[in-house]
Amino acid sequence: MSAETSTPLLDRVQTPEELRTLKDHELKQLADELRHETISAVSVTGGHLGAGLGVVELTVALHAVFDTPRDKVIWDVGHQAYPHKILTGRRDRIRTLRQADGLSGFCKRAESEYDPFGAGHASTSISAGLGMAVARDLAGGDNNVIAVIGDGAMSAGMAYEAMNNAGAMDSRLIVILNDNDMSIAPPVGAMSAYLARLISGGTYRSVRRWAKELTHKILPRSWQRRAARAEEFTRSFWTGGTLFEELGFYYVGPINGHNLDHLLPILRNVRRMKNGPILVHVVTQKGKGYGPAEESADKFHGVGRFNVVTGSQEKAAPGGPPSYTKVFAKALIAEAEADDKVVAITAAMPSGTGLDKFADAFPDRCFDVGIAE
Ligand SMILES: Cc1ncc(C[n+]2csc(CCOP(=O)(O)OP(=O)(O)O)c2C)c(N)n1
Repeated sequence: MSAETSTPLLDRVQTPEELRTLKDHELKQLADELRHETISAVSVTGGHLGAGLGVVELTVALHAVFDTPRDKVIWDVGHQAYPHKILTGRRDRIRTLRQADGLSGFCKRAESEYDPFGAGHASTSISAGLGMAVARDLAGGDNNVIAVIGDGAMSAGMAYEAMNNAGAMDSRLIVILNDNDMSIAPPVGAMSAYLARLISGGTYRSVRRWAKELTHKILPRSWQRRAARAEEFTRSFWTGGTLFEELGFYYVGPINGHNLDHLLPILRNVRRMKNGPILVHVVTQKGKGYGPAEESADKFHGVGRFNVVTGSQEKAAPGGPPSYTKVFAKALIAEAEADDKVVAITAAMPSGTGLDKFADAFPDRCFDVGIAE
């Protein structure tokens, strides 16, 4: 990849309103330019890279289809929101990410009206979205609320507490499950295996088929009931009834999250649905479109400054002090050698915490619990 690329469409688009004037084929070019701009910005600031690259098309599609900021898009954690920041009036400050007085590395309400919720901790987006959906209904509003949550973040209890309530309340809430089969490290736990089964189990349906089903959902209620009986039969025939459906969600997917020809029509139909919670299962690749990040998703989850052409990250100056992570790992390993009751637990961050080294030394005493610490 070259370091310099021209971005004629992105230069024209300062806000989502302007983005919404573009034709669908232009959105593809916009996504390419947005990807380049994200890589270029993070190469000089450091920060989260892989997750943002994986949602470039999804970010474009969400702003193209939904009426942001009136419609609320909530990014779980917020580490994947750099492309969203670039498209929502913050491109001129994107190279101040994570610097003093610069842009936050996560979503932040004080920073933009396009950030309805700020987090940093994972698995909060569905709860936040449900709260906003309930508030909307009490106020008689009609805006959409969309929570975008990763498969890693789906491993935490809070996500299920929220789905449990959303399903029971039949609340109009859209959840996009961004499934890249990665947390920071490869995902752990039964949920991850379940999602893989949903994808591999021959459940991919054509976009046309989904569009037809979703059209049924926006029929008047009385027509819906008739259509639903026929649809239930086909749905469980194809999917066997997903966990999400059991929780009261209408499940759509899996969908290729890098293909705007798939994302746009499906999201347009989802936008028109006026009842019940819906979960759109989108399949993406972490680091998409940047070779080094595709090859080492773990290493490119969070990066220091790096050379765009080679992908090599800046190393600490030789002879400097060791990192806290190294000191911590070494000290903990020494404790564990002296005391066999010492075990280690990590929240899906084995390398970031140095516990990968601990796991090498004590494989049976190190637990990656996913984002369920
Ligand atoms: C409660 C909590 N535990 C751990 C983390 C550290 N963390 C930040 S992002 C991330 C991985 C999230 O994975 P996923 O939801 O699949 O999103 P992806 O990065 O793959 O897009 C983790 C573990 C966190 N932010 N919050």
